[in-house]
Amino acid sequence: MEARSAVDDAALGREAWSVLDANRTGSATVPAPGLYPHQWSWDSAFVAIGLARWDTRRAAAELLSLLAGQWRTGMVPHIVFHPARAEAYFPGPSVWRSHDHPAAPTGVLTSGLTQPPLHALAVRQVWRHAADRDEAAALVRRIYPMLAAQHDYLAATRDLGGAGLAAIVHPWESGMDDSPVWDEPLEALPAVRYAYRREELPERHPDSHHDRYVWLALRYRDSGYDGAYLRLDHPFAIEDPMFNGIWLASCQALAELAPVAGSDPRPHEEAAARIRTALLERLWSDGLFHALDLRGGRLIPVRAIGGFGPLLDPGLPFEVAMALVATLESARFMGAAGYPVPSCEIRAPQFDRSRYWRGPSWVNTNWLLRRAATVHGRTELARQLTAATLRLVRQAGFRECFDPFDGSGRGGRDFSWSAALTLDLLADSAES
Ligand code: 9WN
Repeated sequence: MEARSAVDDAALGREAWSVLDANRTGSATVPAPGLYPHQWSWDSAFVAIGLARWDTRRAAAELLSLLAGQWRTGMVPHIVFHPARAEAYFPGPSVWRSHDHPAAPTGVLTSGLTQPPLHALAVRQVWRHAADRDEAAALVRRIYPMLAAQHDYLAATRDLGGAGLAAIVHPWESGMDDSPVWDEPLEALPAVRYAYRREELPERHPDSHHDRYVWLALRYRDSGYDGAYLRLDHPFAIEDPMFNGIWLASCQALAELAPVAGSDPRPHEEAAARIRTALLERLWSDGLFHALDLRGGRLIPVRAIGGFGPLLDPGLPFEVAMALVATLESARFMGAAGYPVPSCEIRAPQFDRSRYWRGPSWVNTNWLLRRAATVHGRTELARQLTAATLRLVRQAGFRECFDPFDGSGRGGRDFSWSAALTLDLLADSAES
């Protein structure tokens, strides 16, 4: 374990701010210097959540900068590129070619995929915490139509299974790229070798795996990012419980924001109810939600952190919520980890304590589960998650992820969401 002398809350908060300041480029925050030099979608939502209690304007600027990349279809891209560093990350704008697409914004280069739609939840955090109510209401009025368009896009174009859930069409869309959940559907894809350079990290999957990601992205791009192609031909289509659990929670957030923007909350409440029903009917099995592979026609058996996503929903039936908490606290996840929450079931053959999303604990998923525990009245669990997450960053710094057994840091350093969410957790632990 990398020893770092214990830092007190005030010093930890100051360190978090300096990471966020250093990673700020104009109005956006990059996830980590060097490794991820552009703006990522759910990263920015987490950054805005962390900023919400402290700096309304900066949180708003973060989200608006991302939404400047929104396509006319409503799709919010998973990366908005920083023009000066265009090819500093692979795949860059020359791979995605958003500028060739009629629905893409002009003057902003983006990827062609999306990421978990956490943004309405982030805006609600800003709305709830903002001291200046007029300023916050003006922000909600400005941003609400963009969020509504994002949700409409998911309902209209991504309901590939026809049951009310959104399908992801690439592992990058899950935000949990290397998760073993995608192994089987990826292995069914052709192994084409591409020439590219990306930073090699022991935490990352090998290039042989990455080639399939590239192949999949190029197929979708070459279809013209076409919705009909996704429905009929695209070989990767998965209903992921974390993506949909976040979408459901964001529908509930939109329902709260709608009246502020002079809109009707009911369509968002109805959407949330539809997603809940479909999650329960399609993805719930044996104490956890599972990803449904639409092409393979079956639930993916791997138990992973994404399976807890629907716990964000306060309306989840009581017995389902309690069964999920039991799985979370069992030796499959928290029960056998010194530092929660491992991103994959510890007993699974695919579990790997050091590779991205195959075992390490992450600050963002801990934050989401802490929130889920809170909405279900499990305050002791929430407190435990807050304390363990703060212990991780205190000991190892704002790393990208952490070894679930000894708490040592993995992946990038000075990682923005680890810093931003620490600010929120510190405030929370001070209140309790
Ligand atoms: C691909 C930026 C992103 C996060 C994802 C994380 C990782 C990218 C990568 O980094 O994904 O989008 O290069 O592996 O898995 O959650 O948004 O921090």
